[in-house]
Amino acid sequence: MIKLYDFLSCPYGQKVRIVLAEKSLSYDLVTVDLAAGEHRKQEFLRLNPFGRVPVLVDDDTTVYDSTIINEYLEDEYPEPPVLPAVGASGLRARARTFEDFADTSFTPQVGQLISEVAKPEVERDQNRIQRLHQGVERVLIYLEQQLQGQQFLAGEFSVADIAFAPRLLVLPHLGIDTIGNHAHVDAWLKRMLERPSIRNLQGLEADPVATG
Ligand SMILES: N[C@@H](CCC(=O)N[C@@H](CS)C(=O)NCC(=O)O)C(=O)O
Repeated sequence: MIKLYDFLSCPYGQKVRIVLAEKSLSYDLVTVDLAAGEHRKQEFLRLNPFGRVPVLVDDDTTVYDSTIINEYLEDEYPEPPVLPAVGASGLRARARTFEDFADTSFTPQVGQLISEVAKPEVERDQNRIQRLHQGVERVLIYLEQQLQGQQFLAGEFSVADIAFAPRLLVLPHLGIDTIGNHAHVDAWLKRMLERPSIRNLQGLEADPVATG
């Protein structure tokens, strides 16, 4: 039986929950309350010494870090795939590059924006908010180019789309219009929401506790 230790608004946990749903894998969700500091308790640190969600336990295998968890799931439960086929090395590299860009650059940037916007109005750093908005806009422009003539970011639906979808779906809560001049991004987002794995995803709100 699979157990997922997670916090619903964590964008990295959301990546894993999308893959579990795509692969129709049932699992027990164990909520680790980040707001209450449960991720710093000994019993959780025994699963992940870095004290971060998500952590996946599959019988006697424990895996942490969303990218590594999703690669584990792809190896162990290959159908339907969430990475381009073995042999399509260029496309696999492209999917992983998008995933890495989302995880290390875009997701944290949106997280910083969520934290800043959550502050009482008098404490908000408007210059920082403006810089972060501009950063998000640059990514939207980039994705708009990359999605030209494409249904998905790297061939078929893959970890590339999965890594971007949760944080892009949070943007309207931050007053950022993803539609505007981004017709391809908008069409792609609609395509994402056609998938039950994304449409039914929990925790898609702008929660400053799990900023990622
Ligand atoms: N690279 C990790 C990042 C996981 C991560 O940063 N999780 C956040 C919640 S969204 C967390 O557990 N933060 C608690 C902390 O760092 O103390 C992954 O992809 O799983």
